[in-house]
Amino acid sequence: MTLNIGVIGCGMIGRDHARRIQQVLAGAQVVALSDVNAANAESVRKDLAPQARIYETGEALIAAPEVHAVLVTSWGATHEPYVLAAIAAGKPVFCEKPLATTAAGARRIVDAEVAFGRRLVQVGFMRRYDAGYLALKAAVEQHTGAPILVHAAHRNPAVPEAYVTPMAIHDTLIHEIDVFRWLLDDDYVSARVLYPRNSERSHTQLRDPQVVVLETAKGVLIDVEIFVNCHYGYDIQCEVVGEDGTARLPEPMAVDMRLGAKRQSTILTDWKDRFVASYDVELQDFIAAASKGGATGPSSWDGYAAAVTSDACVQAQESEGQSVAIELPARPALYK
Ligand code: NAI
Ligand code: ISE
Repeated sequence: MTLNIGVIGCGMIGRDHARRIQQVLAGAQVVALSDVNAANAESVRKDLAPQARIYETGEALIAAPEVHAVLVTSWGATHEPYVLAAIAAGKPVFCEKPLATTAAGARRIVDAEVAFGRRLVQVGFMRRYDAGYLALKAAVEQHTGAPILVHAAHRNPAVPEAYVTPMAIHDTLIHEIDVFRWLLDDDYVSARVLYPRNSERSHTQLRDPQVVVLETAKGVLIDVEIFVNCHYGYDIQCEVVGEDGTARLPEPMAVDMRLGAKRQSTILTDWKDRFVASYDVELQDFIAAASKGGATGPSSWDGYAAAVTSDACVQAQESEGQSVAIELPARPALYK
């Protein structure tokens, strides 16, 4: 059976996911597209999915009988109503991060899915599918002994002018928030944010870089540097310090060159290249589960836990250096 997918939001990542469904992955095709900017949907249809029908609204796309499953790749603030509509229609839905821009919105999705009685939602936390993070998790579980500390960095070369301080949390840190819960099999209990002087490449509405310190229920302390104007490249670093040793996230493969009395290798500059393989694996996983009418991988509960943590981190940003408590209610049986 070929899974018929409808894509809502045909910008950068919507286009890229449509490309992988049409050209890279097996078992699915894009049959429907929708975007508030109709030109974006038309451009994806023309370049990648000539068979797709364009719908004026995301709601109409979700209701369309030929659509078996939905991809939500519109702006973050618009995810919640589309995911809720897909659940109401009983259709599997892959939602890019964030699941919702507030914890209350993510909770409404959890409650709707629990009421439906079966998992339908996969959240686009693709790092869980990255070969490097999977190898790091295996090393932590088998070799380093119980984790005590994590040192991490999330560096982007530059961001658009519209990117402001809280986005460092809900647009950028949200990947670390999810991947460290998964890596350590743990939950967060508190967050603090510290700022050095502002980078000269930043502006008055963006404190950059910043350091987020998260503490987990098992007592692990995690420091994450977020530096979105680092200039030199897109660089994701992570080192876990355990009782018996340390384990570090592998660098992306790069040729080691010796030229002009220097050793050098290329550093990537675009997040699309850094995680290209994991986007492929996460969507193939979605296609496999959605073809059976369900969902797998990062769940609504994971999206909710990330939203609760992001809300606390934004509060911590505003209370410069003070610790903010993070509390999750009991996990519903659907996600155990
Ligand atoms: P974008 O701005 O390039 O594309 C978003 C598209 O959604 C635009 O074409 C816009 O017109 C459309 N849109 C906005 N509101 C809509 C609505 N209500 N209904 C239908 N279409 C609507 O943004 P980008 O970078 O593609 O990001 C989209 C989402 O994907 C965001 O939530 C972002 O956080 C996430 N993302 C995830 C990444 C990852 O690494 N997993 C990487 C980049 C983005
Ligand atoms: C972007 O939206 C992403 O999701 C990228 O993975 C992340 O590295 C970047 O900081 C975000 O702006």
